[in-house]
Amino acid sequence: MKVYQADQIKNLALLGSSGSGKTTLAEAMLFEGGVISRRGDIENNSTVSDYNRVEHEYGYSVFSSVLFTEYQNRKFNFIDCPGSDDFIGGAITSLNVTDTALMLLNTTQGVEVGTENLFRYTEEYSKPVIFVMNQLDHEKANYEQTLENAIDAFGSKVVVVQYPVTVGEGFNAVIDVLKMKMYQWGADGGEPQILEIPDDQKDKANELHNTLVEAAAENDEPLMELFFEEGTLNEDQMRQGIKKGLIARDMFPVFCVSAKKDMGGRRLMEFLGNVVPNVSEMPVPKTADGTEVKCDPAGPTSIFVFKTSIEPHLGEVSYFKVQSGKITEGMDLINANRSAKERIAQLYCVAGNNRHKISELVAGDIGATVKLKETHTNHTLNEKGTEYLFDAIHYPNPKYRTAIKTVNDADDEKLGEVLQRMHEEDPTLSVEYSKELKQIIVFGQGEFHLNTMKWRLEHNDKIDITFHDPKIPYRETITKVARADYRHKKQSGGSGQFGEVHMIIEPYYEGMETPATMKVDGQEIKLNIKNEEVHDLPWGGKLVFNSCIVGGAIDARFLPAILKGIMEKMDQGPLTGSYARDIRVFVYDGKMHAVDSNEISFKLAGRHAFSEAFKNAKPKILEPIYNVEVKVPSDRMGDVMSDLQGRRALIEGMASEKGFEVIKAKVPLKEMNKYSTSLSSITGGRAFYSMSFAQYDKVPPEIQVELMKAFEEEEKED
Ligand SMILES: Nc1nc2c(ncn2[C@@H]2O[C@H](COP(=O)(O)OP(=O)(O)OP(=O)(O)O)[C@@H](O)[C@H]2O)c(=O)[nH]1
Ligand SMILES: [Mg+2]
Repeated sequence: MKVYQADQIKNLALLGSSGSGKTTLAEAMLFEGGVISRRGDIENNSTVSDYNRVEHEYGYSVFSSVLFTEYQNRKFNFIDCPGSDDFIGGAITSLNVTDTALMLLNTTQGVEVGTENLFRYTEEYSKPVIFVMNQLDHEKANYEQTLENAIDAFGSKVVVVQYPVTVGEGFNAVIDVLKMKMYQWGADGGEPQILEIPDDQKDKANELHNTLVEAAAENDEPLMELFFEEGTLNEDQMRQGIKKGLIARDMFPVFCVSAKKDMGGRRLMEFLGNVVPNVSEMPVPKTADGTEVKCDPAGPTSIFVFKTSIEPHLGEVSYFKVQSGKITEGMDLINANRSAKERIAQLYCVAGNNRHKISELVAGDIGATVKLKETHTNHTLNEKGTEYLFDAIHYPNPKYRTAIKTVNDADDEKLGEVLQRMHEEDPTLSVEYSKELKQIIVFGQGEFHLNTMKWRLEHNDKIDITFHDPKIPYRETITKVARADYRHKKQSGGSGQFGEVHMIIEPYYEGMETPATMKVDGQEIKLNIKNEEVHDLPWGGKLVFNSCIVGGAIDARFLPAILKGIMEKMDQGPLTGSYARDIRVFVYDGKMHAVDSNEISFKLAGRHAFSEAFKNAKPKILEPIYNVEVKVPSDRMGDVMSDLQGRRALIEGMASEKGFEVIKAKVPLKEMNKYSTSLSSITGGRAFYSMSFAQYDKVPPEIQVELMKAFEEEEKED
């Protein structure tokens, strides 16, 4: 395979809503570039991009795939991303390592929710966008409507480069107003005939040509002057203007294809090759410490691993972008994240599951290698003496969580390993074993995301699992002062056990005063505080332990044992067995025995006294409350609000932002179960939300009763 230089390489993200035809278009362009000799399709599970079994099962892309093709002495690296919002991780990965996005529009649907969502990401990453109208051969195709939608949604920067002569079954030609030619295909697509524009299309073509020329001139002062002098621009000048417009996101050109019939791919590649920016024309990437790393083939070798996949018979494949220098087979590099040496034994250019060996890859290119020992996604590898370290790709927080359980306990260990591997392949999928909830919780972007995970576990790894509602990490606390005395006494044979503890407990809050006396059950008790210990609890909140023993009623050396006894009960609140928090304890009296008292006796006395006092102190269950921010299109605001109210939400604010209403609310975690699915169905997938932990609050009385009942049942079962 040929080695390409930076100015011959174009890195492109294939984006667009699910079903817009990205995978099919990639197949056509690989075929036209001669990288594959047969054009596969989705219906026969035969595309090079969707090669995973789960993708065949669902008929969708699930993973982003790295593909290359060659055309007119250019190399194109495409990353074909899944369109569904549940697999947004793929689009994010690709926007981090490509320079231009091809946004497919399904002309049978117009601009879709998914298109708008993805467009927003291209905005965030400041990437040029080219719109590709697809499915023009479909009987329901509507070019004009889709174009109108696009202008409505993305503004007048959407500029036509091509329009179809007819759409639907008869689609076989487009007018290209940059070239001012007609491209026409035979039934099999592929190479077009380049013809003069027919008379009946001339007026329309001229008008669109003038609009394009003006749009191209607008982005460059000298071009603008030239345009005023000459009244037009030549093709080269237009290309120059369009390139500037693309980079500045001042222009979103529109192209036409039928991916399925292989029409338009060649002309599109010609344009991509000649006009879209290459890496060195885009802003210079920076390392984590702000060092600029120019795309320079003569610079020190540095590569960034952006994706890992585990392939049958091959093991781990690491996909990387060459940020600087050249990488050659047999090279030794240092992993900057692990300070470990890695040998690059083989180098590949990848087209889905086809790998083509290559001896060298130059700055700006994308490739893959296998069998790295310690390198994972997001790692930087450098040649010796270079210390670049690139920031990890940042993925959105999970939106969906569920508990999973293996059907056969024997699979537990394997499940852990497989889930770890899946996380490596798809960072938006993560797993956590909660010791507190005694559940394995998996986190993802939505229900569909986790369903495909389940399918893969069952079919690829032969691990049967079931989904369960994740438990809620409740807490318990007290709401009033209570007192308890407890005597632990045991007389058996020789030495016995004896310990007696008197204690008062009360609700603790930040900044409360320390009293000198306390009134409990009508009795005034004097507190001689000797020592106060504030313990931050690992599960949040505090336990404040005061020793106020006078006259040596209990020896100081037994106090740690009393605290230990209390801590054992803090682990397991009396209402639901949840962790307790925010309690202040005063041990103010007790008794001991000269011979029989020991640590164990006081630990037990402390524990029982605390347990009794806890029950008398009006205990309450606390639940986790989350800050939830929902971005919703104005017309769905009412529905989303009433749904939130049904979830016991406390609305804290509303604001308008770029065509969206932003609702800020505090919502109990218990009510947020499957929220992403409901929000999506209420708004047709047009809303977004994020959530983060805020605080613990008391649950309403009826929920407390419900939870206590459930706990009792559970205890009985155990
Ligand atoms: N008629 C027609 N059908 C097409 C065309 N392009 C794609 N399709 C069909 O549309 C469906 C979806 O195509 P894909 O290539 O899987 O779409 P995608 O954008 O990769 O979809 P996701 O992977 O789910 O994001 C398949 O059934 C294709 O055969 C086209 O140009 N014309
Ligand atoms: Mg696809």
